[in-house]
Amino acid sequence: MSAAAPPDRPNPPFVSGETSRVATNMGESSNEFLYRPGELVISNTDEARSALAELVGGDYEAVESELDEVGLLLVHLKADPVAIARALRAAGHEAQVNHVLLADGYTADPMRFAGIGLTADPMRFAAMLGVDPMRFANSSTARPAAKPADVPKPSGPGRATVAILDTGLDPGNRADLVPVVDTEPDPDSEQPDENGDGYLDLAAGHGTFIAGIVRRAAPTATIVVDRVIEPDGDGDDARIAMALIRLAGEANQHTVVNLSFSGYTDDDQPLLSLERAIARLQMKDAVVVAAAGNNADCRIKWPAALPDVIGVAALDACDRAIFSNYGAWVRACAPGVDVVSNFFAGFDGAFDTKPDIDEFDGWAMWSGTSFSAPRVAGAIANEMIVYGIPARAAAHRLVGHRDLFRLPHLGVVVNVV
Ligand SMILES: [Ca+2]
Ligand SMILES: [Ca+2]
Repeated sequence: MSAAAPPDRPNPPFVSGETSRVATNMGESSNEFLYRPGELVISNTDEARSALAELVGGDYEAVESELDEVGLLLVHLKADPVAIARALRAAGHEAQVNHVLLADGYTADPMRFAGIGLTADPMRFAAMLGVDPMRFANSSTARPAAKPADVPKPSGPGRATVAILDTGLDPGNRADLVPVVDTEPDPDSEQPDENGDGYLDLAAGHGTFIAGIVRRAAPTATIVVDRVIEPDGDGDDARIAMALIRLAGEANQHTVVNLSFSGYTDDDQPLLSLERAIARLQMKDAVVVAAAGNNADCRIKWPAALPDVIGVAALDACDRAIFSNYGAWVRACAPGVDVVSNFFAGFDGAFDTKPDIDEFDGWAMWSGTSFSAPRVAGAIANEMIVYGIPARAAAHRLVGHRDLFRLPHLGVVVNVV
């Protein structure tokens, strides 16, 4: 069997270098993490600022932001932020690099972790087509799917708002997923190919897909979207925290927040900015749900492992999905393999295979803990609506209660549509 060769892909997006917005300390293999070059988050105190000034000779620039509300400061500097953060911590100050967090959908491909055949998998298509699998390694792993059956709309006395901080929302799906009248151009919208290379961007459609999962799990919940993740799937601790601090201003006991991205940190410390921003949301009685990540590993991952955040692993048909992270820090698990949900309509990317793996008509199939987390967020929201209870009480019923069934290292099984 043969197929026309797709055009060459550009360089992988996550390369370390002077112009990249993502750097990695791959040299320390057991302590690998990603971060924004030239950025640092420190405690916004006189002591920490003077310690920084002493270390870098005053060669830094403070960025005014919402982080001030939680006692932190984002700074730009020329010096190596990893070394400076470690030096500040050694001197007793709170400081971290601005850790990069990745949206999990595009790494959801089980074939990147094992050689057995699962679906939703570009490598499988490559094998079928007799083409080099590496051609597919840097493409989105979302694949076209047929429209799933409609779900019934339960009613009840309660209300719930699910906030989805992700890649944004496809304008073509807005009327169905977030049915509000917007008069302003929407800054939180996403497009399939924002870098214009003809291919679906790595994480394009991630937020739309998640909104569809929440909509099906909680058909009468209010959904709000905030774009904090780039089309290639990267976001960072400081800027996502800024968005959460803004959200905390409006959050209350009816708010559930879905965070389908994750990252490792230097020395596995809790994320500095996100921990404080999420604590602020929790003080308003909101519930925060986060994806555990797709590394097939038990290394502690953030923000899923932050205090009182519901970290969610992915289930296959009967056990942990092969790609899913796991561990004592994971509190719940939900289906995350070959999930079908909303996607771009009328997009046909540059792959020209048969079947055409990037010709979408409103629906996609995708895998990842990114898509398990919104099942849990949506289930909590639906429980709030049906029983008229606040978010914390619903989370306790579904995930917290000690009598619930738990799988080792995966937590409570949440498997309600
Ligand atoms: Ca693209
Ligand atoms: Ca195509």
